[in-house]
Amino acid sequence: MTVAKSSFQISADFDSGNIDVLDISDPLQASLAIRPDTRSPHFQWFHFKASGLHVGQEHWFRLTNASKSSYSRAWTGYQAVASYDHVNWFRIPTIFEGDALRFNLEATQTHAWFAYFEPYSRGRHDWLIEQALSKAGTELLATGKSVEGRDIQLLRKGSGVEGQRKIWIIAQQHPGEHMAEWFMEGVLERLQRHDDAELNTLLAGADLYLVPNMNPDGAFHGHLRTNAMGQDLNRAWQNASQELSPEVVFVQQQMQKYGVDLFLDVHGDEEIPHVFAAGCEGNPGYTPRLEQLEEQFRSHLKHQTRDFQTTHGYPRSQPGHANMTLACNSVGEQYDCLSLTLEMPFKDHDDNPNPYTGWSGKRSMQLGKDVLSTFASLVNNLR
Ligand code: GEM
Ligand code: ZN
Repeated sequence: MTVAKSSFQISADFDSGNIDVLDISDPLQASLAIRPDTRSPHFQWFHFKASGLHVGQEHWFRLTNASKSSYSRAWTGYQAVASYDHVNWFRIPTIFEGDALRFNLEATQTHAWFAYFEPYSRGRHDWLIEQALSKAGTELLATGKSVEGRDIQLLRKGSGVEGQRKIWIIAQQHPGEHMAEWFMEGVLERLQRHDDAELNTLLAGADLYLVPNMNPDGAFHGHLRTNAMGQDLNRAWQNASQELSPEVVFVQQQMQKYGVDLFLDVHGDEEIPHVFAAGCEGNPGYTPRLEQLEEQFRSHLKHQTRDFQTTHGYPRSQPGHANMTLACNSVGEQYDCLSLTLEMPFKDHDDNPNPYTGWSGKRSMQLGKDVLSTFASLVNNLR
């Protein structure tokens, strides 16, 4: 009797794919490992496809090196995401055993994708740029180049006339933080509206400078933290170079050219199951004015949506002890402006949990739309 050779396969050779296959001799117990970033020891992001699933059976996947990942404490309370169509993603049962991370799927179809978070593809990015130019009334103000030559688009909504405040939003300096470009899609979707009073108030006083993806190389290669030269872009804002961090050089040049009155750097956080904003309280130039603007931002957004809170977040920096290599601190100091790092969770926003999806692309999009309302409430107080 011939036994059909298992058609079970694992693949990750696609946009933002990341997995190494160790042993799949038993299709129901796949042994895998996450691959580190290029030229960097960082790893945590994973994204792969399993084909030849046995419908009706429970498939287990074991990430054997999880305890050595960049944020290994973050696996506690985390659930992996899965999808049968790479569009609709849902959380699956996940266990961190102190060394490996294990998750399982009782297959209802013969193939499925698995990831650390709902991926945002380069193809969707290209579509988003087209949508931004054709429907959201933005212009392509400038295009930078990543280490490997991918476009870094700077979009502007607004004419750039004298007197307009300049509000900047950059996203995904850390390439594994895919929620950041979902957020930008929400911002750009709302910019397509015409009967939006808050948006009209915002745009009457400010132009928006938008960089939907700061790190296309890292995103494409399935990195967690670094660009193609192994650089953490959010530690490069004091010594960016064309060779190692051209992505930051480009944005800094554009900021110098146009100015900055409000800066938002959009990220994802591995450990904290909440949405929050970190400020510049450790900057040498931090003032009561900036502190009050941060408070206004947080207070408005907390009342705008249940998907934001102010109780949990990073420990505050001591006065004068900020890490000035971070975008938020560097830009806030240089332009004496409101400057924040916005954090969305890889887990869920426990103040308003959704057990089926956890935090998701859709919720990231909605947060992007809500932040524009908060910007509208601040636009006339920025200076
Ligand atoms: C974070 S920003 C770190 C801010 N830390 C404190 N204590 N304010 C980073 O770059 O490490 C942003 C992120 O990666 O999500
Ligand atoms: Zn980050």
